[in-house]
Amino acid sequence: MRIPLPAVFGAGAVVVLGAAGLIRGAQPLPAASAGSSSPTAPIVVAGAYVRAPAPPTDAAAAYFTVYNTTGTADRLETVVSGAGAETVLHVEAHGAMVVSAAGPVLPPHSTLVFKTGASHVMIEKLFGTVKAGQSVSLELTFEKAGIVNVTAPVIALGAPAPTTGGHS
Ligand SMILES: [Cu+2]
Repeated sequence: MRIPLPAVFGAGAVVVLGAAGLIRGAQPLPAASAGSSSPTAPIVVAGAYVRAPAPPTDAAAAYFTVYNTTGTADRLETVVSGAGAETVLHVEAHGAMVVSAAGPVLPPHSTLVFKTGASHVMIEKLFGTVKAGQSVSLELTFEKAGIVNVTAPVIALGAPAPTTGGHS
């Protein structure tokens, strides 16, 4: 173990303990000045939809776009759906589809698109039939922004995905 600058170790330890105490407290710390934009501006989830599964599949994929409009990085920790008993976050990483245990990170002022062939949420062990015309509730939990609820319309198996202004 490396102990740099032993001459100031005592003072350094006090500073570290003080900072840890602040972080453990309930108050959010504005780590840096964010200029005119509020550091607590929202995470926006838009364009959510669920692709109707091909029977007898008992899992459906959900897609949406997450806009981090804040100046702080955040992380999508979990997605829960009222339509199924379990949900799994599948994200594209290095060209492969993997289960994202920790959840994708959203850099400041970034957009994360969940779309066909890329990242998506698998809603598994569906409670009932999921078909076009219905809608499915999704509860997204972000590390910093907390819970965001969206309602996702169910799109028929062969129907084009609703666009959110981006490319296909
Ligand atoms: Cu999947």
